[in-house]
Amino acid sequence: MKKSLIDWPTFIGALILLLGVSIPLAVFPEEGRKIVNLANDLMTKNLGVVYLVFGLITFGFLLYVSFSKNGKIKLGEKSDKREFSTMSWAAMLFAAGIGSSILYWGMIEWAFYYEGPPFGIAPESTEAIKWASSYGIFHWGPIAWAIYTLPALPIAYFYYVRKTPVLKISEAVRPVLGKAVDTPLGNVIDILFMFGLMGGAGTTLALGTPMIAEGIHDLTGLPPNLMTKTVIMLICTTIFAISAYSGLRRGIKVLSDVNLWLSVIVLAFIFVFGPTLFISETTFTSLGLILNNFFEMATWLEPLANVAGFEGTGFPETWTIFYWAWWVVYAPFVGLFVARISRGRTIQQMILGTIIYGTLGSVLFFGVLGNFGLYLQVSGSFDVVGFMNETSPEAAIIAILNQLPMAGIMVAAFTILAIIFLATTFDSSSYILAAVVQKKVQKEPLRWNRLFWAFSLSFMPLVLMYVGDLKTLQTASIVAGFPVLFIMVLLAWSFMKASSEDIRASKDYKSATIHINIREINEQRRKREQK
Ligand code: NM2
Repeated sequence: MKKSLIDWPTFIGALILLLGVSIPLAVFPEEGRKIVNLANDLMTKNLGVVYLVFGLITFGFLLYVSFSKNGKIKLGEKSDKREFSTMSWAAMLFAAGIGSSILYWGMIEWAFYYEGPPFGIAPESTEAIKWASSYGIFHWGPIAWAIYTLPALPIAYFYYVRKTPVLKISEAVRPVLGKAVDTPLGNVIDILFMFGLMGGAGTTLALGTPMIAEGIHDLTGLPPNLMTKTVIMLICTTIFAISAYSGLRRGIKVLSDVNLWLSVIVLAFIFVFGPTLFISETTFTSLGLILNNFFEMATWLEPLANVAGFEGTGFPETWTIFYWAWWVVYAPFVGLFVARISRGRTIQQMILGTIIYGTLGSVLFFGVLGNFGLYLQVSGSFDVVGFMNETSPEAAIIAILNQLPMAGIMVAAFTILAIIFLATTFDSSSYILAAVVQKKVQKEPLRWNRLFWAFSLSFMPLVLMYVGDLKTLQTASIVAGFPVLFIMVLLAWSFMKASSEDIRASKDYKSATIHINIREINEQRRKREQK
């Protein structure tokens, strides 16, 4: 009886694609790496402009929607209260959309920019320092969060306003694709999204695991080798599998709250016991720099780099384009998740809440973590960049933490936080992957299904780690994400089409908050069709 709930073609299709990519990569790692890197080069070089245009348009589109009529629509019935307090909502949203990578890049991204600055600026110069402390915030800022929010619009709309009990990407593009969604095209859309997400999650694990291993090494002396990393992956998987199994309210919400409070403690500690004034001033100055150069940063490509005789920095491909692609593969998942937790809010509140709280969170992490490291570097008290070049970025991250008072406790707190951050992204990913392979989601996706996708999420990174190729996976995820761009466009279109149609049919379209009564509208439509 329960089995009929599963959408088997999507379920099996996603599994086949997953195995179809990971097994050849595991069996022929050398060739696999070459092909993936080639594809990555082709994509970022030739399609970089597509990603940057997409990012900027998405940002503008969301601002437009939030202040348009469509933004006034309430997600749910007139009487529906907000399902979660704003605090829990923002914490869940941040914890779901952001994983341990914010600890990784928040700590060390500046060092890469310091050594390889944008705009042809001299490395390690004062000018480079300015950008080093700012570019990370930009890459985790409003455009990135807008990319995350876009898919939430149609999904939340269909779930709470049109009352379709399906948490699926394919369902959210029905207004545009119509009956084609019921053909294999619908399955392909869901499978591509699932594959992109599994790839994006692989990137997260590829960065997170060595960092956690380095933290554990520092605390216990255990070598950060393959064995330790395997155990770490298994422990993390168990944690997020339990959380996904316990469900949204008990598992995911509890872990997100812990995540929030532990983050606050770690950030507050570094802020207070680190260079408080430097952190505040540099973060504030960075905000001005970003605001002032927002469009330049959002559009910067290196057209001359493709012309003979001019040398490029490779910065746009390595960073901005890579980042937008990485946010894109996660976006439908975050959209599904944000949609699920946003009952009782208006579209405008959902959009502005995600962009503002999301960006604020990023500013805090990058401002505090990054500027602490930068301070050590520029004050001459610890040569982070030199240390990083001799060892690894993750070793440098732990070494930075070791400059704090009560370093042992801080490394422990940071490592635990990394594990929880990872878990809170992966439990919600498993939850959503499970939802997408079901025909219907009444309250929550089936438990065994959630558990199954929790383990599948770690399976591929685990196998590939043994082949020594998490890096390939990281690149593969970005390549796999390209089709997701098209899905994103369909999602935006679909939202506008459906919500505008319903507003036109609604009596209530003039109030400050629009309550769409879908039963009434459907009734009217039926009557009109009968006539
Ligand atoms: N994004 C936000 O690893 C993570 O933090 C998950 C990464 C897309 C750059 C998300």
